[in-house]
Amino acid sequence: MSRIHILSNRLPFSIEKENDEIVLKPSVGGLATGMKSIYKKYSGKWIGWSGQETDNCSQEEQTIAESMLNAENCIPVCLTNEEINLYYEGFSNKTIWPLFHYFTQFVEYNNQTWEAYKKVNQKFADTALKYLNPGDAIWIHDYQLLLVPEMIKSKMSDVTIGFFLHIPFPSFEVFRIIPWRLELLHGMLGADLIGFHTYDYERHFFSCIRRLIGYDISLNNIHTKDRVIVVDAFPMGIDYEKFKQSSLKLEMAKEEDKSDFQLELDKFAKFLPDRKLILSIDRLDYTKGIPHRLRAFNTFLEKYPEFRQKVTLVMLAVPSRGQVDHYQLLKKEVDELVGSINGQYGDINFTPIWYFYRSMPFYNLVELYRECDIALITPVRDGMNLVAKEYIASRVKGDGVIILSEMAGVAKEMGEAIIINPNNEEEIADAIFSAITMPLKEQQLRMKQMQDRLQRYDVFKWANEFVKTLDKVVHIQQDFNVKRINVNIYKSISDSYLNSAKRAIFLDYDGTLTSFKNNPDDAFPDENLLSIINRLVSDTKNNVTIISGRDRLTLGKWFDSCRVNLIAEHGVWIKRIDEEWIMPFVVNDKWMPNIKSILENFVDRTPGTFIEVKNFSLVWHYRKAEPEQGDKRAYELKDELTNLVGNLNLEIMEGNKVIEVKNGGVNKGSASLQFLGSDKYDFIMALGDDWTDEYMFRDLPDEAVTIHVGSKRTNAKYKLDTVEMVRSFLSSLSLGNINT
Ligand code: GDG
Repeated sequence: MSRIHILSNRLPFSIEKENDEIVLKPSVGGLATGMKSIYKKYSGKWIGWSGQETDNCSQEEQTIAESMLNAENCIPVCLTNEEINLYYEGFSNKTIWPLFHYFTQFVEYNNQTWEAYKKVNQKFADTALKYLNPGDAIWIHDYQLLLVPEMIKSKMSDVTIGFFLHIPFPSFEVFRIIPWRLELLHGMLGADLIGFHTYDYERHFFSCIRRLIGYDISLNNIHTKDRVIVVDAFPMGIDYEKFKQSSLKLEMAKEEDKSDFQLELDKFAKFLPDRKLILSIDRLDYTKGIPHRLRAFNTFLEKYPEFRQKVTLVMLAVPSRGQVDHYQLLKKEVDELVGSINGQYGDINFTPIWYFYRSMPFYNLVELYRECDIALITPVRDGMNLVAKEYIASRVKGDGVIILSEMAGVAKEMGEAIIINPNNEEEIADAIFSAITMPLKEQQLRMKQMQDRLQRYDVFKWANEFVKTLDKVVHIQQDFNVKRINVNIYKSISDSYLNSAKRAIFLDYDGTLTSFKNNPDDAFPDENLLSIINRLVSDTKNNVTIISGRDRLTLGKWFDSCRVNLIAEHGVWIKRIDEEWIMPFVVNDKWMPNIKSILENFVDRTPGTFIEVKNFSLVWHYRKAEPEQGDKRAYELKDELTNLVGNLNLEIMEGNKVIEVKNGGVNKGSASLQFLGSDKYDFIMALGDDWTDEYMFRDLPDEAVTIHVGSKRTNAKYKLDTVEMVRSFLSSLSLGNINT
């Protein structure tokens, strides 16, 4: 992979003024550390906002800041005070943030902030576009920049785009609420690789894509009209060694090297050696479940009075978004709860909660991680939660217990923690009791497993895994593009076509010559299609066959006016021009009543589905079903049928939102070969879009021109993206156009 650039709301440096001098302050967060390793290794730029509002500083200051940032390969996106207000504090933090964290009651729907979000996203995209070269890759981060992938892709399709969302992706029922849902999804779909922390977020995203846009999804791939997009879960790690080494250093520290904070902690431990400390660290945000946690601690003190005077909650709440009403109310609530618990259970020798409303330097943070016996991490929603991982990495003695909310992404990786529901205060209180009374051996056993895992999958591994997958996506897309019919491929197909004397052309119908309709009966051939086919068959060198899964009556009726051969029901019936329908293979229909009753059961249980009865096959259609239920039932049905079909010599065929049960050995491959017989053709071509057409692509002679319609994996030699492209391809061919 050539250069990789990073794009995020904030640069890894902020601009500050010290004694009237502009200085760069590096950011110490995990993301900055992980991404620095990437953009430096791959000679890229990091593009983002520096924290400087352009209307609050002079042009000269901006120029100085820019050149200092440029020296670090960072490119600032300049934003005004108003832009920050509307795009960042507005749409990002008052609309997307609450929505994606399931706080729908806090979501603001404001056209002005939405317009600003679009405008500023465009500003980020335009800045990036100035630095991107064809073949480069760019890794875009987080919810402030959801529209940027598409804004870049639409201008430079040959740039590979990765996107990672650091917060949860909500379920369809929540996501659907937002008026700009389609714009946001299409924005993200500009990326070639989309990453989430957990599989749950990934599947919510898939569900929204399926229901709101309707793209097909197979395994981890979304098939748009002209591209394959890969989606996967990459749980973010931390700079494990940094925490471990800092903690080890503190372990060895001499008295005179210790911080004042550590000396205070040491004093406390000396006087009250049996006192247990419980740690709580978050930004003061409503998603973090701080009031719930405080109430649960209250319940604990109430329910387990023997631990009063023996357990202290150390609560660090980092000020955040203080201008916003919800945050001010939260601060008030937290202050009151802390006051009330300390008032009720505290005395001269005991303060149940040590409350710090500020941020602390890194070394104090590690001191807290080291000193606290238990980490109580109970967000009501959290994309990942790195504090949990940092606590584990800092426990160099191997003891300590972590209580973790099941609503945090990190819970998926930490089965050894005590997992709780953050809304169940009683459960949290009991978890605190279990943590305090957990034997040391068990603590060590659990801690060791978590440490081994986190050490292996740290932030560098996380970043490298994402980049590795981005590279793989490039190859998947290259493979896709190689097969796609371009001018040169078209010319070579057209040359063989024009130079041939006898041609067999097999055309699948639904999804190839015409688009899918909700009601299959509505997909009859339109005038334009009939004229394309008539032009093709008017050339006496052409022997054109419509080869379809449809029943023979429908095909016979629809193509009555065309001089084409027909193959119906995937090869059960063949009708040559001017001849009657024949059945080239021995098939029977005795199995049909049994299988039909199974299908009926699925129809009853799955609204929107129905059965199509053909002469020798049965089809269960689920295009109109609720998408996820349809896929799930299709899976169940295949499972149920698989046990039966072997004995009955039947075959299950999975088409586009259909499952068909039919006699074994009869398919489009065997039928097309049967049709060719011993006749000599010097040009054979087959076009089709789904799984049932793959039999043709596989079985036809090697020299056949086989074309898959769509973006799926295929045995065909070539690909065309859409039905419209098929039509124009066939028109050009029949008109003898050399270039199309
Ligand atoms: C997003 C998602 C996801 C906290 N207080 C102090 C301090 N911290 C540091 C911690 C930790 C970080 O801040 C907070 O980590 P989170 O995981 O909560 O992440 P966020 O940056 O808030 O947010 C979150 C994350 O992205 C990564 O994808 O996990 O779910 O919301 O590193 O150590 N650091 C210092 N002093 C403090 O007082 N020095």
